Amino acid sequence: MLQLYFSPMACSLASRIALMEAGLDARYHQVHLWTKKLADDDSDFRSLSPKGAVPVLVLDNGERLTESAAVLQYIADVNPERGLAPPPGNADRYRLQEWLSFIGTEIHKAFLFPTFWYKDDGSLAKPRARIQQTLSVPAAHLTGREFLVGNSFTVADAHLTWAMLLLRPAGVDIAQWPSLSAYLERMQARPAVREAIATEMALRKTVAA
Ligand SMILES: N[C@@H](CCC(=O)N[C@@H](CS)C(=O)NCC(=O)O)C(=O)O
Repeated sequence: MLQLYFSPMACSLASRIALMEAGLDARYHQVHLWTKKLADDDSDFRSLSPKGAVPVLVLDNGERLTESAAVLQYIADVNPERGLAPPPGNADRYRLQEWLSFIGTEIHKAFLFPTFWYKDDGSLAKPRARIQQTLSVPAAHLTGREFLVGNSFTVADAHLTWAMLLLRPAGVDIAQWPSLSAYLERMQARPAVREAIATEMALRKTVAA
């Protein structure tokens, strides 16, 4: 059985959503990101994954996979019938990777990560200004479209849903982009997404990006 190392409402939420949308059973292990300890037994998370970051997906052969873009595509490919990623070689697979990369770098690392992890001594002013321009890209793309890639839910939507959820606590009101607020509402109406969020909100003590 697949195993996911996660922290409540961190970017690993996208992997939980993907597992649930894929209809895959998994074992979930909570990580305390500040102390790098596992909730299971207080052991050192870094000895499992030197990056010290979630998500980590442990595969059936015991290998460990990190990086949301890789983990999400792996989950999608375990159960291809669910259509959570276009098949390898399909032109839309590159569109999927394009979005996963944009969300992971331009939204997550350029904005959400510093906002939640660094003390705001004024140095966050530039990322704060830049995120407005960054978010206008998915806002324009999603005008008149239901999903990021093709005509159905993919793991790119799982990733963007997570990022959208954290924008409000990060001080960004997505109501200024009606296509993004409508998108988030649509995504949150999906049973798997709703259940994944409810599970993690119940576990959450701190929000970490
Ligand atoms: N590039 C990684 C970033 C993962 C990441 O930054 N995860 C955060 C939670 S959202 C984390 O575990 N941070 C703890 C740390 O960096 O010490 C990915 O896309 O998966």
